[in-house]
Amino acid sequence: MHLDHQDGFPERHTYSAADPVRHDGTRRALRIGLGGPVGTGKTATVAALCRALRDELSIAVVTNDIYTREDAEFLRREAVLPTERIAAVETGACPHTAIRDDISANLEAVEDLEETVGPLDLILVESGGDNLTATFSKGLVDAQIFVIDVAGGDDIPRKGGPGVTTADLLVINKTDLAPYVGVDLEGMARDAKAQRGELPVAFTALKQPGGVQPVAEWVRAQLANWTAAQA
Ligand SMILES: Nc1nc2c(ncn2[C@@H]2O[C@H](COP(=O)(O)OP(=O)(O)O)[C@@H](O)[C@H]2O)c(=O)[nH]1
Ligand SMILES: [Mg+2]
Repeated sequence: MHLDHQDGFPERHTYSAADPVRHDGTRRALRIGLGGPVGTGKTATVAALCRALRDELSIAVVTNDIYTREDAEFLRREAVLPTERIAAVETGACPHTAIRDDISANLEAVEDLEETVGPLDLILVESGGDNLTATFSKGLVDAQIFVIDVAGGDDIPRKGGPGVTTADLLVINKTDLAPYVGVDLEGMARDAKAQRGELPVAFTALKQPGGVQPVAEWVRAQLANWTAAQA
């Protein structure tokens, strides 16, 4: 049992798929969630996506940290976007609660960004680092990326869990470390395919120039579908 569930399970709210239009009837931004265990490279992916896409898209970011605002501060320091486009939610408990069960703080952050710096094309919502079970509510995001890394061991894709098996994109990051940790990337790719079927998998080395390209391409494709669907 999770320690933070000692007082019973958190209150559950039901959220249906988020409305694709704003109050004024215009198309709202596509919302993409990034989840995955601590330290796999979620913030690094957000930073690299902002750098790769900020000249072509209007972007904002929401970060979720348990007790701090460190990820947002990191992104501001790195100047991946103007400060006012980066919002932080302090979740205070299990990070997955804030992205799945009671998404109100995140929804508010997303809507505030749309109002203050919008119109936006894309909002990236980074979950606080969690375990393999964390998934986003459909009421908060339109699509989700699950980030794991090779340093966590090559058995992670085989072990499955909802993040690995159902995320719209699985990112397997830090391929540069594979030789040092004795990880077989082809085996990881086979295991991921067995768990995910036709759902896509991107191998990345974010420290390398252009390392985020496969993820950026996927985001562009999501946005093209999103725009076409709302046209
Ligand atoms: N070697 C290597 N390190 C990486 C890569 N991507 C991220 N890191 C490092 O891994 C650590 C955790 O990354 P971070 O993005 O903060 O992980 P998060 O907890 O999932 O947000 C940081 O020190 C990053 O610089 C990568 O592709 N290769
Ligand atoms: Mg992070």
